[in-house]
Amino acid sequence: MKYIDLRSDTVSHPTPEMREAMAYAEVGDDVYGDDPTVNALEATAAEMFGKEAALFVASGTMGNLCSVLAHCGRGDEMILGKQAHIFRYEAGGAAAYGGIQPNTLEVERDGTMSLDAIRGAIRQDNIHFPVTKLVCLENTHGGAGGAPVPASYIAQVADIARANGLKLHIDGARIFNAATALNTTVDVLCAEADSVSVCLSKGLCAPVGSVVVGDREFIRRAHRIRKSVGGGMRQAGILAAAGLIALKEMSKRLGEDHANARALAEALAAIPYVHVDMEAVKTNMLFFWLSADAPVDALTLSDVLKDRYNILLRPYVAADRSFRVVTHYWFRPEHVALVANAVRETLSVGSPEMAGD
Ligand code: TLP
Repeated sequence: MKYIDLRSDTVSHPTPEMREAMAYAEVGDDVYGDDPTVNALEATAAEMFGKEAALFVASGTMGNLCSVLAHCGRGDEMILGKQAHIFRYEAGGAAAYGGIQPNTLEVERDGTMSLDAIRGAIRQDNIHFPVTKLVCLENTHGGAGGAPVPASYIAQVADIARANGLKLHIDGARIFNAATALNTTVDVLCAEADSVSVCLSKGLCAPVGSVVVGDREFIRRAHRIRKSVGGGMRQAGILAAAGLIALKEMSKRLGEDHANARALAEALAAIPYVHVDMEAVKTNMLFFWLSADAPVDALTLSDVLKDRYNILLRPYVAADRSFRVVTHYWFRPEHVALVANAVRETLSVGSPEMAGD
């Protein structure tokens, strides 16, 4: 990679092993169910998650969309976090294509929503109210700095959901990061969920794709919805070949990304004008912000890092000078010092204009 790219783990390229596997993947027409590599990926995902079945989809957004549409009908309500990816960053797909009404709750710093708030959000049977059908969790929770949400909490939410006839969906875009951080496995972590959407193309490095897991009946419905949103792919085994390596191999090494995130957080925290939320660094994300008296603003810092140092860091909220940094396979331990030095130099000299360039 030309740049040290910390904008997201979505930027991670496929590994050489993935490219090799993709080149030689056995393929067929997956709309006919004929692609052996897609079938192998789905069987592997179902087994790893301890669920009956799985479905390969084009993206995390499509995985969440197929899931919520499979659980809810038009006018039904889902309970989810105000900071949840499904609510904030999926172009309102659940509302646009499913007529599903979101009932949003505040997400705590640990990625959870209060159990009382969830109980309180469930609608009583009354002709005035929409029908609550679903609770969505996110794990790790991107809106809470990549916080891993433990199985004990998920089980409590599942109890509430079950007692009220609701389903529980997990946006598990980074569920392997959560399992790694919590020192557990994804089948344990997701045991109580009715469905999980899992990204292969973030920290796991596959170029494209996610898998959704759940019981056979749920996957049958999600499969039809996938077709209706244009997600029936043909020789998708080319992509699934990388996905298999993602699940089997890349899921085991995420601890390295977490260690690199921590090391980078510590190095950045030692730089004048930089504040890091160390407490929140639990997986492969870290957030930092520049103090008001910093010699450059967030956009200038990001421009200088790109132009002078080949480092890509995008402001999270430019107005409050904050950045989200996400580590991944292609961010190596030796990059920690390079990035920290570049930030330090830029903040001590200021912008190129200020330095007289
Ligand atoms: N997240 C992206 C951006 O959309 C913000 C990122 O860079 O983090 N669930 C979660 C928790 C996600 O973080 C994302 C992507 C998705 C779902 C959607 O995945 P894709 O991008 O494959 O549709």
